[in-house]
Amino acid sequence: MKHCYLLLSISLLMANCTEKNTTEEACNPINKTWWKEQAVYQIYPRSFKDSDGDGIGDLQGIISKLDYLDTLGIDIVWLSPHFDSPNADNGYDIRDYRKVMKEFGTMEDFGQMLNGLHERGIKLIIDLVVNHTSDEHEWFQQSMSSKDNPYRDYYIWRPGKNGGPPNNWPSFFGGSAWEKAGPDGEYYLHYFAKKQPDLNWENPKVRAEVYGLMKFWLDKGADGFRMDVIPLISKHLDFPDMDAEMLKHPEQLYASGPRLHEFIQEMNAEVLSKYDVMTVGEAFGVSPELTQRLTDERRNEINLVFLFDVARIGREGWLQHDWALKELKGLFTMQSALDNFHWPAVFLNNHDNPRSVSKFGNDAEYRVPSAKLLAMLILTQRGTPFLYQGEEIGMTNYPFHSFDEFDDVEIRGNYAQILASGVSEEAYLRELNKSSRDHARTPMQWSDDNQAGFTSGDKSWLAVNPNYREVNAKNELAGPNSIFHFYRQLLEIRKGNEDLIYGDYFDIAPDNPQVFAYTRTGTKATYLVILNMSDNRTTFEPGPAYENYELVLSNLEAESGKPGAASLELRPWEARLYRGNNSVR
Ligand code: TEU
Repeated sequence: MKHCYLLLSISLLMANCTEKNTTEEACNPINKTWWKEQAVYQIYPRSFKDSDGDGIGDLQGIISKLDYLDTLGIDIVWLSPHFDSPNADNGYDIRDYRKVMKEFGTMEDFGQMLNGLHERGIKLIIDLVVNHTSDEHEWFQQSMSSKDNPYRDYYIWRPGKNGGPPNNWPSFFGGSAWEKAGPDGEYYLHYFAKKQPDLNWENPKVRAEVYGLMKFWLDKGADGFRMDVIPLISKHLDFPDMDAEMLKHPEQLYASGPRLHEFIQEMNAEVLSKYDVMTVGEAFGVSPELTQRLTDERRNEINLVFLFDVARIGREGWLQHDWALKELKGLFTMQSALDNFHWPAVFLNNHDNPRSVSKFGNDAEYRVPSAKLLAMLILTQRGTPFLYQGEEIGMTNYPFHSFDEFDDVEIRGNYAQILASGVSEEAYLRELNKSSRDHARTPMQWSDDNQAGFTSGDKSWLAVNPNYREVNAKNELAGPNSIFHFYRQLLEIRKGNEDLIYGDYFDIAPDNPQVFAYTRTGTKATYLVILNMSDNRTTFEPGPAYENYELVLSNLEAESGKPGAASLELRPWEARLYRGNNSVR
């Protein structure tokens, strides 16, 4: 009972239905669906596998690795953008939504990839990037050509003010969010790079175009969408200047447009409700209240959102500060304390963040055990897990020595501004070695061959991490005790295991600065997860209630000691999963 009161104080939105808590939110039985039960694997196609030697990953490359994905045991692939694009932001700048990027292949290749996935029982969700297009999109070319063009209102144009842009809004990728273009001397809005003009969602024609392209891909057989920066689509049309405080977090204003829910509900009614699909929105900048509205099952908007809190813990812009395990635990507790009308998405890294083993583990001495520990963490949380390519083989951050080695538009766009603000190049480089998006974008390391087996060419679009001779999928597949096989085992344990999927989450030691320990209590069993998230040995006593628990999986060879989980000696980065039939709550 003590546990229950504690949890109640965390949030009113509790999953438990207790005597003290009989609201609809607490007592409604969970609606069980496939996208809550399955595990997702993100592919960043540019960096996954190249089939034609040009140094850029492609769809045939993915096709050649479908058996690898099947062996791993993931259920859904999320493919980062595969559409025609001039690649100012690696495909997050789309020139034609109905064409495949030529470097990646053809529509036939897409069909072959989709069939290959479906034949293996794997679903495919694709990236929906509709806050902005490329400036090379036909709509924008038309829009820019004159004020009277029928496409003018597809984008957001405003006259300048006092010889400058319409207001002081910044772009995430450096400089003003406004750019002057075309013969009429007006400015267009771009929250990201200049080559990514924002669409005008106020225009019903734009919305109809978006719904049309969504249907186009769903009718081809896609199983859903990851929605890029979806909370940014509705704009504050009075375009107020930001004060100094707001300028520190422009995304908060950008993500609070008045018509967001209306637009998404319309999209749901027009498109999503007509298919059995899953949707996950990138909840960039949104408040907790807004997040809950977006994913409330009663509101018919989107299924899941990615909250940035975990992957970005300790981050302030490009600065990476230290963080405490207690903070991380708090974030997982918050996410799993949602009521049964909400379901969390859990992830530790993606293509916009550094490698999880480098950020949350120890990518040197304890790379292998800490990568396995993180596998256990992400696959035993309450929520749909999203893995990122390379995570399953323990890929690490890239050791950047100079700015020439970066490709990212975010760094190139912000570089001058950051240096002009008085930050030294060394300091900026030091932080980027912790925080850069390019860490996640180096080619997938398939083998110890040239270019890590990513390409048969002699150059990859972004340099391969020099540790590829040791860290590669070939080694991982061959070693029965590898990180890959640990992921595979955990995915297998999780599959169809309702207690581990839907079971209540409870952090049994929230104040322990070194050990992350929690239970998942379902109808048949309670699982106990114990993670020593440090380079030091320690002892941990979950208590007599766990005496009869049996070890299901551990990331280190068994050491002699007491059976059961009542009292434990833990080695650095040791991770254990126990199962007990008795409920301890
Ligand atoms: O990301 C949005 C996003 O949150 C980050 O790019 C963010 O702006 C940046 O890292 C802040 O430091 C999505 C995509 O995931 C990303 O790859 C794209 O660059 C971006 O949108 C624009 O489409």
